[in-house]
Amino acid sequence: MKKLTSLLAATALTAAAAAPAMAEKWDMPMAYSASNFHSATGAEFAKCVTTGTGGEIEIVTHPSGSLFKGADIKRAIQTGQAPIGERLLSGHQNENALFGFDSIPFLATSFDDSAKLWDAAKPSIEKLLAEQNLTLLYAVPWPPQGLYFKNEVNSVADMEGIKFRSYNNATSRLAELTGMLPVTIEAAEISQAFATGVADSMVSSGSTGYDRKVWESLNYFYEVDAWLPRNYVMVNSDVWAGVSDANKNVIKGCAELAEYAGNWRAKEYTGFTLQGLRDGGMTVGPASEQMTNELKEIGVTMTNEWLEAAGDEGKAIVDAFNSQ
Ligand code: PCA
Repeated sequence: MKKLTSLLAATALTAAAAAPAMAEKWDMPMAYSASNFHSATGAEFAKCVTTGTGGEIEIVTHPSGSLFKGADIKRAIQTGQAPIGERLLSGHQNENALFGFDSIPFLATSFDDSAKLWDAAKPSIEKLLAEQNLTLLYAVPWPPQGLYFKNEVNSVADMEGIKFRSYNNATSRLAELTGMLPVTIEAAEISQAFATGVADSMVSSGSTGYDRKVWESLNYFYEVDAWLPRNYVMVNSDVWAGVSDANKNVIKGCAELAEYAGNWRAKEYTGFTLQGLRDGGMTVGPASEQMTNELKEIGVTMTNEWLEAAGDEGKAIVDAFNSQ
């Protein structure tokens, strides 16, 4: 009997080794429009994995929140409803303040500083995600965040009572501190929100304004360069554990390439999209000195609030960033 069992086991092993690996299809939900550079980067990443694994893992991207809306993507992956996906990292700030490290006004305002801040924060973020059954694959920043308005604004006083579209806790808090009225809306839905007057302002990149053609409703973009938030691609850790070493190497290589290409695109896209806003008829330029100074003061308040909420680990991130 023992002999038979080991013979059977040996046969099963041989069969497993000889059988061609089962092809898997991974649906990849993404929140932003197909034309956005993050989605283009994700589509290339998907192609790279599909080709590199010889079709053993085929990744199919679903942009525009068509499979899961932005706010639902992380949960869908944690619970195995989707194996892989992309989300705005700071969208999880309501779960843990650490996730908001990249949305602290005026801490890291250039691509170079944003990369340094990411280096400082990455180990903490990877650990947090791992505790939630998620494995980080790559992350790419958005271009610098500026302020969009329907009417001209030259000071924080001018913002009083304006309806403001927010995309995470930090942007809602910015609205509160400037006397505006925050309403959280996914990027995929902002064109309609502006057209119907649900909101008349937001903080975002030139890229999102361009993608959503906001010049149809808004007239001013102030280049405040407040911060550069990040999107990241995560995979369910159980799914990841089941991937062969060879395919893991392919996926990691494709992720590295995607991160590089995404960073490059973000930089290229900054000037291109600001020109696109101008061509659409918007006034694009720096904020007045008064408005800039007032926003910087609010930035100090928000930095202190974040440091308090994020505790020692948050302080360690900011210290590591400042000492670079
Ligand atoms: N665009 C995204 C997040 C940051 C950005 O530039 C948005 O507005 O939702």
